[in-house]
Amino acid sequence: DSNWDLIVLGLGGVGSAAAYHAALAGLRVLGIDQYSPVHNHGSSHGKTRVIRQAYFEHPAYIPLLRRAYELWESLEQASDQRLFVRTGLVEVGPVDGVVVPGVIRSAERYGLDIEKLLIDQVQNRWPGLSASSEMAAVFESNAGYLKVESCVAAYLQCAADQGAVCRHNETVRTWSATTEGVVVETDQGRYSAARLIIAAGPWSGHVLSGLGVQLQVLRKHQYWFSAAPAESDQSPHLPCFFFELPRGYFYGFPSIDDNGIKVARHSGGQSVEIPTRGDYATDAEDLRLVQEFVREHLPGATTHLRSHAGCYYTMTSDEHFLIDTLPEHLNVVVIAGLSGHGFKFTSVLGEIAMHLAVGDTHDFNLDLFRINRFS
Ligand code: PYC
Repeated sequence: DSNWDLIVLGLGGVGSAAAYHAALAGLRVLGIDQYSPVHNHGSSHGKTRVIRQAYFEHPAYIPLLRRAYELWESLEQASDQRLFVRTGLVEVGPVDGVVVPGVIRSAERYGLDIEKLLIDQVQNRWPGLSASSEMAAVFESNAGYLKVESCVAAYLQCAADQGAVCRHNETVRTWSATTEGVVVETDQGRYSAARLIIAAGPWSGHVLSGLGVQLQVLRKHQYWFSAAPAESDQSPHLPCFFFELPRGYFYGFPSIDDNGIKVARHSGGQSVEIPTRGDYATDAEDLRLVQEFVREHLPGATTHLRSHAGCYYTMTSDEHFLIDTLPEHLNVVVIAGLSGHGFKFTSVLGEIAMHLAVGDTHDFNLDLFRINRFS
């Protein structure tokens, strides 16, 4: 197979979006993934992902988020389904912490709509949330959650509708690039193309080994807990929530089905070399910390565990994304190291990956995300 314009390695959040945007732009696209479509072995599963715009991590993300919002809406239209549920998001933390001042700073800089709330106001409005009165809070109504598996499935379907060919259950063995093009060898064949997008999630470090990109893979946990019987009517009305506490960052989602409220720890995680397929093990200390969080901050929930899923964060050293072409190979684009806060961006990252791959101009300042910051 030698006549592809573009090969996309990895068909999770970023890769599925990249395959779609490239096919929509008229490229002949081959996507390759080692697992079945919309699998639960990487970083794009677990029903829900937070989406928000008043980004405490850095204001440089906000132009990307504005475009991401537009593209999620386009995908909802193209796939005729709701993917983004605007529950709003409450963020709680110290007045002089990282999250609340960061949200306020970004909102002021970009004129985003947020409400500053006292903890009493939070508790009156959402009796299912509780925090110490010394904490501060902000509410972003234009935030909520994405249905993570449905987003990936929708991009894969729309990519196929645009003519992209996606090969699943096929493992990449090697890839190489010259100025003439790229060659990818898998356990089933050899493919060549003019350009390559590497969107390999937690496998990226492995795919990029030898190129000086340092990525650390963390195994994380997502939990679902039953609502307290008296509160079960309320739990659907909870917003998404994110807490900055002395014990770290915790976050969660309202109940969206019979499994109850989803809660997880954004901090911590166990460092692993590479994801292990079918690693369903729980971590007693992580669960203990999350249950303690539930007891202290979610009066409408019990600590009765209904369900659990592992997943992976792929961390850069500064927790900002890696979005760049490889300096050695200008026809190879890498999007990696989303550091546990990337899924909401995958729509725009797919579009940017396509622009970078073909050498088009785009509207974003990507200085924060360059590969040379690691050298
Ligand atoms: O990106 O908003 C986010 C997030 C919350 C918890 C983990 N990631």
